[in-house]
Formats: sequence, C-alpha cells, structure tokens
Amino acid sequence: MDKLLSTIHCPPDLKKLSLKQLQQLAAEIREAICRLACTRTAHFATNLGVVELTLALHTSFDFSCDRLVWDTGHQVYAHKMLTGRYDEFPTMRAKGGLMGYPNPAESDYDLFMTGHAGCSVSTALGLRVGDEALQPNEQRHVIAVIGDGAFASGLVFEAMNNAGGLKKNLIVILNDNKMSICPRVGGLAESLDRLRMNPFYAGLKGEVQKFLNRVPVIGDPVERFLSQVKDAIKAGLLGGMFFEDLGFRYIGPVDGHNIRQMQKYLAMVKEFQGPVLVHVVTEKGHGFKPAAEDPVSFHAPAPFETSNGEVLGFKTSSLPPYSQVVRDAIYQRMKADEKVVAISAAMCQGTMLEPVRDDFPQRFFDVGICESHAVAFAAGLAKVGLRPVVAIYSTFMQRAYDQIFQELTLQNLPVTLMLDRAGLVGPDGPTHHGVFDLVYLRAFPNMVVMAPGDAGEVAPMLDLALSLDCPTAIRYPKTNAETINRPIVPMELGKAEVLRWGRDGMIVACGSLLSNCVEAADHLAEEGLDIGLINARFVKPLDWQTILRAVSESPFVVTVEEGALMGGFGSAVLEAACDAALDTSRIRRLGVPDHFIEHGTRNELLADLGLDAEGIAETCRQMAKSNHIAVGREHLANRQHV
Ligand SMILES: Cc1ncc(C[n+]2csc(CCOP(=O)(O)OP(=O)(O)O)c2C)c(N)n1
Repeated sequence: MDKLLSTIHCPPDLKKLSLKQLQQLAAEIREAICRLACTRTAHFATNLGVVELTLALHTSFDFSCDRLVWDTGHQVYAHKMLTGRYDEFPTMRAKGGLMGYPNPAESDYDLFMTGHAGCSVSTALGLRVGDEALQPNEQRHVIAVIGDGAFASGLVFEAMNNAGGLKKNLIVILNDNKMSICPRVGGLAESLDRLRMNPFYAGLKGEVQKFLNRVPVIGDPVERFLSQVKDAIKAGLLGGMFFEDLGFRYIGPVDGHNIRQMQKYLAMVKEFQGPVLVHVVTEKGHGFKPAAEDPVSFHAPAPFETSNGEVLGFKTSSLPPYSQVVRDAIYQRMKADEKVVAISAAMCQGTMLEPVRDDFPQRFFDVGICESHAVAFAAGLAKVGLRPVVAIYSTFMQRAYDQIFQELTLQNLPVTLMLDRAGLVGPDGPTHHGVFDLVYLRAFPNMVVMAPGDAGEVAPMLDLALSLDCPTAIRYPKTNAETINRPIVPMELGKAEVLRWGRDGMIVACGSLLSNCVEAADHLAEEGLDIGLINARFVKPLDWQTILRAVSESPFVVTVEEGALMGGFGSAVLEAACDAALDTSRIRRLGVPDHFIEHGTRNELLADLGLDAEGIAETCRQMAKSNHIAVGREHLANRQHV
C-alpha cells in the first residue's frame, strides 16, 4: 500500500520521479483519499480532482520559497500528503489530528488558514507586493489556486482589478471543474463553458511559439499545439478577453489531469511579466466513478461503504438534521404564500434546499458564493413587497455584515436570515464554527434574533418572522433536531418559555443547547438541587420580565449559549440585569470563550467547553456551593415535605 507515497517526505522528493512514477503516485494519493472518506466525512470529490494539479505545482515550483495560496482550502489533501504529512493523514479532521484546511501551525507550506472562499487572489497579491517591498532581490513566484465556484466571489474581481492595475507578477490558477458544491451558476459560468470549448486562446500565439522553440516539449507535438492556436483564432475567441480586460494574460484551457502538459504551461507562465490566469480544466471526483458521476453527493459525503468501486451506502443518523426541519418549514411557507422567496449562496445542498429549488424554480435563487450580494439582493426583493428568506451558514454570513447593516437593518426591511450551522460545527474547525452571529446581529437596531430550542420551535419562529415588518434572524445548529416533550407554549415576540421555575437556581438556555440543559437539570434534581429552566427563544428583543425575575429571585442564574461569550446572549442578560440595577455577581455565563476553537466532533468540543449536560450541571453545582445551597437526597426529601 502507498509504495511511492510513503517515500515522499517533502516536495523535493518528487523531483526524482519519472512521469510514470508521478502518475502512479497520483493513483496512490487517490486511494488514500478514498480510504479516509470511507471512515469519516471529508471533502472528497474536490480533492480527487486536483491530484495531478497538485503534483504539477509541486514539481514546477519550490514552495519552500515560492508562495502558494489555496483558495477555500478544502482541496489540500494531496498537498498535505506531499508536504510531510502523509503519516498523519488518517487523523485528518479528527480532534488533535490534521485540519481539513491549510494550517500554518502544521506546515510552512501552508501560508494561511483558510476555509472561506474567494480570498486567495487578494492574499497572493499582498504576498507579491509585500515580498517585492521587503526582499526586492528574491525571485519568488506567487500562485493562487482557485476553483470556478469561488472564482465568482466579488472579492476575486476586486483583487484581479487591483492586480491588473499594479501589473505585478502573479499566477492565478483557475481550477475549473464546472462545479461549485452544486453545479456552478451565473453568467461567468456560461463564459467559462464557452472557453472550455476552445482549444487554445489566440492572443498569445507569438509568445507561445517563441517559448516553445526554446523549451523542449515532451509528448505534446509542437505542430499540433500550434494548429490548436490556429483553430482558436478561427473560432474567434473572445472569452479570455474578459480576463485580459482586467489586466491578466489568459492561458488555457489546460488539461488538469495531464501532469506533463501542466508542467509545460507552468514553466511557460513562470517567465511572463505581469499577472496571468491559467485556466485548468479538471473533473471533480476524478478517478472514483461514483464521485465523478455525482460530485454533489460526494462533495463532503457521510462515511460510506464500497465494494469494487461501487458505493454500497452512506452511514447516516435517523433523526433529521436541523437544516432539514428548517427546509421543510421554508417549503411549507412558500407553498402557502407566493410572496415568500428563498435565497442560497451556493449552499443549496448544505442547507438541504434542493426540493425548494426544484419545486419553486421561479422563487428560488442560488446567487453563488456571494453572501453580501445575497443579502443586498434580498433587500431589493423585500423593498418591493416580497418576503425573502436567506439561508446561509452562520460563519459565511459574516461576509454580509455590512449589507445586514446598511441594506437590511438601516432600511428596516423584512428579510429573514436563516443562519444554518450556528454554533460549533465539528470537524471543519475554526474557519467554520458559527459562533459570532449573536454578537454581530444583536448590535443592530430593528433586528429580531431568535434561536429555536428544539425542532418544534422552527416553524413557529419562521411564521413569526414572516409576519413581522422588520429584519429577522433565526439561528440553528449543525446537529440533529431533537424534540423536547413539554406542553406547547405559543410563540410570541420577545417572550421566553419557562419550562420550570427552580428554587435553588435557574438555567437560561439560548437555543441549541436546550436539551443539554434539560438533561443537566434532571440530573441535578436527582441529586437534590431544584434548578429551573428558561428557554430564551429570543436574543433580541430579550424577555426582560422573565429573565430579570430569574435574576432577582434565584440564588443564581447560569446562561448557556453555543456562541461567543463576548457580546453574546449571556452578555445581553448581564446588560439587562445591570441596567435594572440587579446584582449581577450571581450570573454565570457558559459559552465559547475568547479564543478560536479547534476541530473535533461537536460533542467533543461541547464537552471541552463545559457545554455538555455534565458540564452545565457541574457549573450549577459550583454555583450552588458558592451560594451555600445544601445538596443531597435528604435535602430533597425535606423539600418535598414543605
Ligand atoms: C464564503 C464562503 N461561502 C461558502 C462556502 C462553502 N463552500 C465550500 S466549498 C464551496 C464550493 C467551492 O467551489 P469551487 O471553488 O469551484 O471548488 P470545488 O469544490 O469545485 O473544487 C462552497 C460554496 C465557503 N467555503 N466560503
């Protein structure tokens, strides 16, 4: 197993390999990626697609000196294996193991910790300009590798516009696999489709010819190559002009599974002056038929079983995830009201909105990886009377911060933000934990912020949101949606739900961790502590009356949230208590502390932060102890006699 791969300890080891050996290595890398994906959820199809490109890059450049930035960073598995992390590869995405994205703490070959799409051209340009300023005598190449999905992000055009103006040497590799997570969308997608049809772009003929006369070309006959150029001229290509108008040379399309051809083109662009875009065509899922045929399902699949290259089935859980419960609620609302429209920013699959997309094609919009545009677009729709529901992961909504400010809250427009994966997302780690939304949303006037405590609260919250004339947000976690058995208390703006009052203390739960709080209170009851529980439901407006009653009447209050403590829900409770001149010293806040949280399963991370049932119970015990509340079955028995 991995006969060649296990001998590669750093990229210079690759330079000794023949083309045949590199191809053999590509096959071994793919096998290692397949083995990983069978055991745990990991980015699969994208990593299969860039194996040859990664080999071509590491054999054409020296990234101990040259600069390489991977956009989004979910496609770095081959890069990690080739840069000294092969032995650790099976630990990928497990707690304490390798991160699923580039991580400078793991290797000098990883320059930025990334996970959000669209930043690579900007950071690469910064590296170029910075290197030139500080080390003008060093000859370094700077390369950004970006997928066609990420390429449509607005930020990329800002960066290309800047790079074109500065005329700096910068190589942007566009990895065009025709896919974002779902099929790519938009006008640029169509333009790339046209470019893919063309054998070679005409504008560089002279330069290419000159270069080919100097560089020995192995395998690919010069005549054929040049006749392709002629064909291209005949075809009257204009597509690449788009990039050239921005100040970039366009090269391509290049076969991204042909190592030798890529090496040849990379050698050529190394010598160019100014920014250049190399259009590399790859197949997502290449080398594993089921993934190549269905790259959407195999983007980051649940672990699966295989036999003879066939997938026998995925290992999934029986409870529906929150995303599905939310999707069903959106679907129902769209069925009932023609004014409701849904918007996704390239995350139709993750937010499980495919049935909405398929059944309401006129009222569903996938805008691509463009969260700020999604929110501003929703504002326009709302202005003329539609009711947009924007489903975006909490972490990616950060991109739209200014549009939430200016286009939504400042105009007080009725757009509903559905913040998926709010809280700890597990194996994706710090780039993806959605822990800041409460902080950034509750600061804005006009905003209503809600967090369902269980599956049953999702639809009533969406109904309420769609009945209000202001911007609203509903945040929900990346986990299965449980249902907590209790009498139904109707949803009312700014009203919390009291599950029970406790004489010894109160827990105030904000959304996703309600079930852990129920479990904690139940344990404590068995130990003799009578702890009450409030399901806050609203972060804004906060139910002052209920929460302040808890603060003033209970020996202590513990707030629990799956979000950043600094400025989050617990802070809101503290502020309310302080404004009401209550004693805040008996309020304890549980949540995500002021540092970035590593990757691991959500449950592992919750336990580490004292946010599992046991951790919450332990905090209550400590608070009870410091408030001199007697604990024990005897105490409980006495209580029951009272
Ligand atoms: C700002 C942001 N929004 C959404 C995502 C979620 N996301 C991860 S990968 C991906 C698709 C990227 O497509 P592409 O760049 O073409 O890479 P591919 O997966 O096809 O290799 C998306 C939408 C993200 N990482 N960052």
